[in-house]
Amino acid sequence: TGQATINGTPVSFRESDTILEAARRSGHFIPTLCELADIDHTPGTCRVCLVEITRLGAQAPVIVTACNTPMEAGMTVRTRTSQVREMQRLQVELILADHDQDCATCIRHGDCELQDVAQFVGLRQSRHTRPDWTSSRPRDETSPAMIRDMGKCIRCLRCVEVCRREQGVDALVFTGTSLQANIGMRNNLSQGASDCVACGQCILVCPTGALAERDETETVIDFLDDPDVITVFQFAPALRVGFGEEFGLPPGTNVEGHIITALRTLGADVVLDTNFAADLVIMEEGHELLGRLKEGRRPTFTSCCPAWVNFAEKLYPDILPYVSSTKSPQQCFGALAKTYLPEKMGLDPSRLRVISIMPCTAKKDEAQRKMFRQKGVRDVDVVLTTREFARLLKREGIDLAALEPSGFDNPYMSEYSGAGAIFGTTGGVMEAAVRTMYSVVNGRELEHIEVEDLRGFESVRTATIDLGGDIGQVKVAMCHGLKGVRAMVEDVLAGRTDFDFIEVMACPGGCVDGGGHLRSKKHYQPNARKRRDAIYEIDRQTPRRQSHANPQVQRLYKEFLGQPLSHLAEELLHTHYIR
Ligand code: HC1
Ligand code: SF4
Repeated sequence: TGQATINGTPVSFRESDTILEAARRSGHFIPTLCELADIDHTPGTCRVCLVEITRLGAQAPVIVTACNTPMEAGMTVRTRTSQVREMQRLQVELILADHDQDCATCIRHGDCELQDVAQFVGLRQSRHTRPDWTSSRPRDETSPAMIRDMGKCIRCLRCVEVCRREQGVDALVFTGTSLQANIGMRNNLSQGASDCVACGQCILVCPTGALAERDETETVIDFLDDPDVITVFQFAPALRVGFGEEFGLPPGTNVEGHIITALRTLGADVVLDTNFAADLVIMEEGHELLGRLKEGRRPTFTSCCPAWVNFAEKLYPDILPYVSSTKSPQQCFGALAKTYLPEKMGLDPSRLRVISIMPCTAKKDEAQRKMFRQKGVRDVDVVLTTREFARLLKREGIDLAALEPSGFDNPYMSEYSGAGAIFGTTGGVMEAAVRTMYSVVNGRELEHIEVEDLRGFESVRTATIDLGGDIGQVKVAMCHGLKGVRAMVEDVLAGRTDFDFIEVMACPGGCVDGGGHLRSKKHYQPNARKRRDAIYEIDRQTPRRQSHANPQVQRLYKEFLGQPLSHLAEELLHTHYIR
């Protein structure tokens, strides 16, 4: 530790502190743009965090960037001299000169860190705009899930860092110099052709509108407006614990009832729950897994995360035979919504449109896959991310927080168990599967239903679970964040592991921190724990906590599917990933 002064106030600092860190800790604000402390990212490229320092014994002050200049004993730091303010303004003006300033139409309108910084530094006019510069950086619209609009990119490198360090995909690279500087996909590929798996984690850290989901709210409004269309909505397990934040509610507030009311207010015809389909997936995947264990085939990887499936297909196709054939809850839901639901409700299936709301960008990509169509018609017609759903409500003048919560009223595809609810967090699918597999093997319920060994935030967790009966002990692993997943896949392919069942979620934390969920300015996944705790609380509050105890799932098997892995179940709820 050492002593210095910031704006005339004595401060003590730690040996490793930069000026920015010491200033933050002592309550002195310095505007920043590229820096992101949560991922330890200080590339110093935006040069907005300028401060004036005078080192001990120095004759004259100098101007430096606070994010990457270390504190020194006896240093005098001043953050708001007229020269500092003038230089910060000039710096932001230069960034804006090289930025597409069509802010009113920008997807990030109102949630843009560049706009904030322009305000922080007191910029009142922008003297230079060079559309010819920004138009030399084109939009890449080749991904089915995302758009990269490079005219809005400020080269903060946060996306490169997240894709490389958090996800280990390393699809993004810095290219060119000076006016040609840009962020591109590796090997000069388009995003669609690149190694990008559409996880959307880079969108969560992008400070501007350069990275975003492919916006499909207009399609949903068309469906809602069309009197011939019957809209069927489903929403993801994690949506309800992360969505209230956008409307000023504390992180982790369960807004399930608000979402139901909001959808009805929008004019939705049928409001259902992906959690129901999560229970169904446990029935199918659990039985599939038990069959594979009896045959001695191991390991089996879960398949509900579409960015993981993309990752396997693009980077490790040899692992595909180990991926479960059970479709994801989103797709199982879609397949039943176009068959079982119309049969039960007496609806014309050709008039149905299934709309999902997911905290995920890759779900858009998943829903477009050819294997998830029946006679060429998509099982899920459109997927909105959490962010698009927020925009949709705002476009319709709906304040979620002011709504009276309501409940589901559909007797076919809305009820769920606690096991279905916990899908939304890392370890949840495994815990749900264990609850049901134990019951199938032993004919009685697991004594301690909350399997603590499976919970946690480490990127790879392992456990041994005794399933009893003719199965006995199974070795399981849970991986989240593709960096850990990559290591796991390489270990499996090299024969270095003996796991039976491996849960994979591409996004660190699982769906509660999905790449389509709400983002936070200046932070990466700040509400992960609160959202996750809320998911486990839903499990505790739900009267039935095992997927097989869900009465609507029981009814589905009795009246439609027969039993798990029946011919019809195979046809509607299973698929094959081909190398
Ligand atoms: Fe997920 Fe899933 S849990 S993938 O994380 O298996 O998006 O929430 O909907 O399909 O159920 C996401 C969440 C979601 C599916 C389920
Ligand atoms: Fe990388 Fe995921 Fe962004 Fe694709 S979506 S560039 S894989 S972080």
